[in-house]
Amino acid sequence: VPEKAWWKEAVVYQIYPASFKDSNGDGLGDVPGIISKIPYIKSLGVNTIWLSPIFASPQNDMGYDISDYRSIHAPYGTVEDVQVLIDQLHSNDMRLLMDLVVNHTSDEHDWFKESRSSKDNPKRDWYFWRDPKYDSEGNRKEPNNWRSIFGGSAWHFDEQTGQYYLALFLPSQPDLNWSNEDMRKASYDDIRFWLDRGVDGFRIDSMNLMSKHPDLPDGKVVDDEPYQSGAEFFASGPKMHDYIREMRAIFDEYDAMTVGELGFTKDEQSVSEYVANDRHELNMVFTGDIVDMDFDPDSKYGRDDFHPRKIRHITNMWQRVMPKVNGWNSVYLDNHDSGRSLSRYGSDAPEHRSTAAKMLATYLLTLSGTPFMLAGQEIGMANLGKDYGTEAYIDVEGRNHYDAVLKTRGGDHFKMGDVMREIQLKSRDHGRLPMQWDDSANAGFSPEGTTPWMTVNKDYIDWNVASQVDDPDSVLGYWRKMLALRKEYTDLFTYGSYKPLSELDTGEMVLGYERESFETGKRAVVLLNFSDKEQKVHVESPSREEYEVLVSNQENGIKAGYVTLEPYGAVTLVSK
Ligand code: ISL
Repeated sequence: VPEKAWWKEAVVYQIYPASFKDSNGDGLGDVPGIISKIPYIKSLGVNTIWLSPIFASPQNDMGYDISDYRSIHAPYGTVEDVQVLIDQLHSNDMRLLMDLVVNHTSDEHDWFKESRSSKDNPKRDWYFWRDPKYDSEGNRKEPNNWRSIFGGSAWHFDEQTGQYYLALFLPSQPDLNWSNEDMRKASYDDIRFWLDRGVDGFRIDSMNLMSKHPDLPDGKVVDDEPYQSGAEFFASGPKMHDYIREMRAIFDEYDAMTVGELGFTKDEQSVSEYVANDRHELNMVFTGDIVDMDFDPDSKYGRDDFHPRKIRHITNMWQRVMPKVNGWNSVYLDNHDSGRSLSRYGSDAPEHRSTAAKMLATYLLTLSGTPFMLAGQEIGMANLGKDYGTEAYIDVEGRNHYDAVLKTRGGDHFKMGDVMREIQLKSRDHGRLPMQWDDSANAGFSPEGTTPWMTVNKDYIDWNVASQVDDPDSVLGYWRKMLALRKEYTDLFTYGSYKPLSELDTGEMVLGYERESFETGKRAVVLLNFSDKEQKVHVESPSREEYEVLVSNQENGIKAGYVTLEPYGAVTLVSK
């Protein structure tokens, strides 16, 4: 039986600050805009906000490149504004998680400026500096073959001191060297700065990249490309758990919660080591597998079709692993780094959109773990449509990929068509579309007459908060109902046991599971149709006498002994 904790009962609403609410008409969302929407957020029934980075930054990676952890990017507001946000959330019984980006800084951070200034600067070792290598013809080469996650070499030559520095993301995001104790201490001071102001916890960005193999060895060569992943030497490295435990001591002083972003590390054993309760490390993680279900194993923009068997496998695995190791996990489908789950794992076709959005909401809110939703999910926001061309896509990851393919394939018509299809599904821009508040200009995100920082999806005319807020049958109405039920049945949905229903009973397009409360013995059966076809499911236990419908996105088809799920249908039954 899991021990209770506030962070297990949190339901988290992720806000991408640039895209939520522009209060001053500069085209960018801001902290006062968020404050103005607290009543709305609270009315949904969520109790925690995760804010993607709002700190001072040149914004080469939308704030994931921080130049000063203790001040706020001016267009977003000030430290005082953030204090108001924190205080107002607290007086509404809500909490705030900030994004802790400490695997790297911006190259405009003072630490990096000092570090790059000379080889003997005291902060030289706060980053990774290495001498060049030379090939047999005497040409200068990078210290190793690691590839940046955004493409190209992960090493960049600095003329002034004649050495390369490591940057696993953009060249302007140099990696911090966590093996340097002074660097760690400086970072902990920044963490305390925010905890002292009342922040309730952190989402830790690129968390498991913070410990690299000390020798920085060449990555395994898998093709004839000049650079190779190298992740086996920079993800979940040898000191990773020491660093986390050191940080955990600080978090404990404040009863702060942590959710670590885990790229690359996906296996049961390694993930468990971060979250097993007796290891005292992180409260929960984001395993990447759930957002990678339509990725090629080696590359995000490579194609692999989503199939419901994948979500069954991943869900069954983590739901069963966590109780086994006395650990906890997040439950999520969306974030700011990919396309909307509705468009990828459900359907945004007009005839299915509302049903599919409700089905995915049912998934998120009936599983054990802490649910994280991305702003806009509650109204069924979707990807940009296929009629948007390349100019609508501005994110550096997708653009780099597009340009790289264009370069190597010389604009081959079919190949470029493939790339565009992948961008239309998975570009990070989709997760960052301005929030659709109403059907006025700019979807009510920015005042009329301003140009929002990025494309407002033109479907806002039909899909917006105002048109759903008073309609209990809308996607928004369904989210509210589900959030209220999750709260009412905390013992069942948050803390209860999990048992998968056999694929033999449900068919391979349906994900089905049973939950049972340790406290009351009450049981729930959840059936989710991940296909656009009707599916007949035989479920032995829910006979009419024992079970009743708790919530569903369809009205008919629920009979003793079997349930006929409509396309993207979702049925949750509970024992009487
Ligand atoms: O590691 C990966 C693949 O397994 C990546 O998905 C990686 O986890 C991801 O790119 C990290 O993202 C985070 O850090 C980036 C930032 O651009 C993203 O927005 C952020 O979520 C660099 O800070």
